[in-house]
Amino acid sequence: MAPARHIAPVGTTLKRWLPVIFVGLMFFTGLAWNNFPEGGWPRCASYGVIDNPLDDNYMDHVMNVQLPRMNYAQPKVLNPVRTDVLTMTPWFAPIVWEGSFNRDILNEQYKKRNISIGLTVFAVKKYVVFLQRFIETAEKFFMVGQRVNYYVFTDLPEQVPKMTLPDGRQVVTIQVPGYKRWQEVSMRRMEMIHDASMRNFVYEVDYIVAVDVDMQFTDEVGVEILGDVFGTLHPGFYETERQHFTYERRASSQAYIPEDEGDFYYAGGFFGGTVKEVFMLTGHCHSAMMADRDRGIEAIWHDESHLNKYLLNHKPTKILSPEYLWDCNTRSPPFLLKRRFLTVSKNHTQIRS
Ligand code: UD2
Repeated sequence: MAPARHIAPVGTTLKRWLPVIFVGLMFFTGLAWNNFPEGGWPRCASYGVIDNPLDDNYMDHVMNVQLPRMNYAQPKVLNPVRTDVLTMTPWFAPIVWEGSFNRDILNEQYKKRNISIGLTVFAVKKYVVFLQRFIETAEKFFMVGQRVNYYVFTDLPEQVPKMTLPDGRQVVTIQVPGYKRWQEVSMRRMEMIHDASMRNFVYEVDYIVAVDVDMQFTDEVGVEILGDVFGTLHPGFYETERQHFTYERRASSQAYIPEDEGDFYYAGGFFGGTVKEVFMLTGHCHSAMMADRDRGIEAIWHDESHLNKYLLNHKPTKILSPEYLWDCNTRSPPFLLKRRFLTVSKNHTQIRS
């Protein structure tokens, strides 16, 4: 027979648990009090006892990014500003065209963020001749009012033009080898930008914009281009069907893209993003080029083929329209309201020899 269970009278149990109940009550009323400022309503964020997941100075941040009162045309939901061109990709990355953004709003936003931008440009061997015009026109049109470091990669540092630039803008010369083949010079840019991102850029700038040197700025290129990672629509392929893009079509290359894939054809001469994203992009492209080299293959359009493969698999967060890279020998179609960055005519054989 099971022994009879001793059931203590209610009064005895209560007496035994009284100290525990008391301490518990003290604890919870303390907690509650902390959550009720001046005995009022509970706050969303709790203070003191429970860790505040938000930054205590969040109100300062709110004030810091608050825009001043501004006067501008109201955006109209049923009246898109551009109906002649695609302004958004299927993955919700904006495509930047004249009219699709308000530079004043963007400038105000970025002014609060106090950013700095690194513009990388390679001027190796004979390509140093393009530097003067490149920097002069950039001073007129590129990120006016922002802090800019021109990172000039060259094998001829003594031939980098000496220019007096305003406060916050400077030329930083980085000495690099002068590879023999022009294709090698072009491709090695990925490796060198990758290395410099780790060594210098990450400590010095927020964004990297990587461009060709045989170019000139002919209209404003400002903060509207900035984003985590961006590419630029090549001026020769904006109307082309994907199977006719000049992607690398040999399956043995790391840059291979089959004919039924591809969003856009991006130009090798204008890409960028945050230092971190550019570090990853350039590192990935360089490794892919080295893997190709080990298998004795070089992609049809060199670094540009690898950039296209990368941006297919890692969708850019912003895309620049061909306004940002136009060929000086091509007539402007009606949808091209601006030509901001233009190729400079060059004699390919002469300059690459
Ligand atoms: C296209 C791309 C370029 C690259 C190349 C790959 C554009 C506007 N250009 O340019 O970015 O992807 O195809 O084939 O989309 N360079 C030197 N010294 C040299 C050779 C090259 O400094 O001896 C540098 C220079 O910055 C030049 C860049 O490499 O702008 C690319 O070379 P390119 O302009 O001769 O190549 P291109 O016009 O075929």
